[in-house]
Amino acid sequence: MSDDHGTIESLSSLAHETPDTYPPSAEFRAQANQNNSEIYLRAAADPEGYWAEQARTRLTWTKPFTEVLDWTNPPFAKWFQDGELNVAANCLDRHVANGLGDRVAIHFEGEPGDSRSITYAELTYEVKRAANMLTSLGVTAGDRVAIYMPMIPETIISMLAVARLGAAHSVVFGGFSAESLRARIDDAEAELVITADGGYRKGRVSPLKPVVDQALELDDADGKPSTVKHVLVVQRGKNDITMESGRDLWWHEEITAYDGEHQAQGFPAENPLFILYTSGTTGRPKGILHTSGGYLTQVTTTHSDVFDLKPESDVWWCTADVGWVTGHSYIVYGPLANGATQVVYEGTPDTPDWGRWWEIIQKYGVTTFYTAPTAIRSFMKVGRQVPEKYDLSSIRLLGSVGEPINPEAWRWYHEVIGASQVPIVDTWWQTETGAIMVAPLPGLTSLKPGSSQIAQPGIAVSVLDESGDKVDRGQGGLLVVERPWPAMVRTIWGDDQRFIDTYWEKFGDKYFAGDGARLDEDGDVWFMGRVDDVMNVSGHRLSTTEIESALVGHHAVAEAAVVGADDETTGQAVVAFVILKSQQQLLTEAEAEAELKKHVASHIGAIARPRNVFVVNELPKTRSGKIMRRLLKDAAEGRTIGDTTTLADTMVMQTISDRVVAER
Ligand code: 6R9
Repeated sequence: MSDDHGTIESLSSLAHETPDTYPPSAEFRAQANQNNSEIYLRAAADPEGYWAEQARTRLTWTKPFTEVLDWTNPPFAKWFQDGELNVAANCLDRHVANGLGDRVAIHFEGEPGDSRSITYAELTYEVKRAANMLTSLGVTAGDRVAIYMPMIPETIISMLAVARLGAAHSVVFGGFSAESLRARIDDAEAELVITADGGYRKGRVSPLKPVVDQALELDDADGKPSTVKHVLVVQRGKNDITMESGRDLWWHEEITAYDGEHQAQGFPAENPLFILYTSGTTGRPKGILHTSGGYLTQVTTTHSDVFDLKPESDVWWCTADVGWVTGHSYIVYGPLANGATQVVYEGTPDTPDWGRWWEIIQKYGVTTFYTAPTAIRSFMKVGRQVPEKYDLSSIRLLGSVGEPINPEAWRWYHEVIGASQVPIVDTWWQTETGAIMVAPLPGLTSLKPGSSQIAQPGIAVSVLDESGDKVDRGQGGLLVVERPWPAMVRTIWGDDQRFIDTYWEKFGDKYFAGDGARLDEDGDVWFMGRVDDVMNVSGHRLSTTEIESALVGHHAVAEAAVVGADDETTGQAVVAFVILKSQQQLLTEAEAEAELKKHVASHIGAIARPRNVFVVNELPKTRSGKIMRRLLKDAAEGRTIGDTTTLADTMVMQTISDRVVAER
């Protein structure tokens, strides 16, 4: 059950320091893609006209649209709906046709040190062959294909091949468990899974195909077999796997039968492009549905304007995994539709040592770099002496995404990685928004460390109080998006009602993002974290409820409550409080803790592994039986426990906080 944490009162009272500001340098401004602030006014005066212009000038349509936005049936928006385009051809063929075939699309860097550079012509060829291969496996427009892969070029090739056919992909992050993968395959009724034998992580091969096997062996809720007919396996890790004959196929064996001829067909702008599952406030992940024309318009526009992209000279690097929305929008679709050259790195930042990322930047002359605060804080801990060993002078712009960036991390990033001079764009957006919504434009905005500042041209956001009124400057409240935007989520796959309930119930036709935010005296937006039961661990969304369900699914656990507690490195960390069943009291606390951490990791995925599991005798509950997670969060973060007067048993928190203190 949900509780009362994250109230507006607690947001309004949050103090924040008066920021120093960093105006764009004259040189940066002079060369910036957007350096005339008129754009904000022009777009605000006619948002639909603004987006139509972006769609027409940035994309290639096989059939031009005449209608921009259909909002006659809110909250179900349709953008450019009578237009047709092929998303993959926008990312590939048109660049080749424009004479850019020899430009490098991807500099791939494998974790063990193997590397290859793939030009737009080569990538186009590979995607066409893959599209032919998928066609012969029965994939057609409207189908769903699950992709469970490491960060290798074939992952991007697979996504684009699926898109080329007008089918939708559902990329499942390679760190998710068999159970999570299976739930996503079932929900989307995917008939094909594309995977790899394994990928490299932290210096060893992390197996993937065995997880797919396990997922397909699980019975689903009503005991039915999965919808999967084929599993296509890319060879990467060379780890031992078993291939089920008739079902499993090696990519490298199959692909040889197909050539590089494939005529891309146009599909309607509202044709589904992908489903991406994200944690919600209840246990079941939500399948966020994105479609083609509007999504591609906004990712292309924002990738160009927020990151000031110069496709002919920039080397872009977004360190996200393609299993997250950041990878979809700012590794695959935005950069490729813009004809950018980018780095794709397979592994972790600390393999073989903490110099790896900086070495890659030096090697490829990365100019524009996009990462998450959690990574920056890890590097801060290791120390500036590591990046200082490398030549980072190619960098001209830095970006941040995934969670609020604390001013201290911002300044370190600016000083150590950005030589105290390059702009940092802090970009706020969500799986649901599809593309960047609130962020500075680096040629126009005077930057404030810790704030995402200002809505993108053509986007209108507000901060509202609980009753739906706009808050004054200097106040906090809930962030909403005022009008439909091109890359917005179209629905939750298979569950229109949940889509309505989750985002549109609270403020009518305004989109409720689930984030707290504060307006400063200049009207700039400061994000304050989630106001619901969603945690943000290393920039990844996790649901408290989902982890609680996993915990109570363990035979030893009677009750569980999970909170996201502040963590120096990961932003938030999962902290669990459990009551063991009475016959399990023989288990030592250390045993229970180790066992339950493992249990959560194997049920949901390693990212959900709790940092702490506290065995307690009672949980703090209101008289109506709601668990007061806010109080548990106070204890987990070492604060004085807040107001306990609504608790049924006011002593229980004392016992719990003593227990937490003993552990520290
Ligand atoms: C792109 C992405 C979305 C949630 C979002 C918010 C948090 C993301 C942020 C940020 C403050 C930023 N978030 N970027 N908070 N400043 N620059 O991360 O999507 O995984 O769906 O997470 O992440 O809380 O609601 P997603």
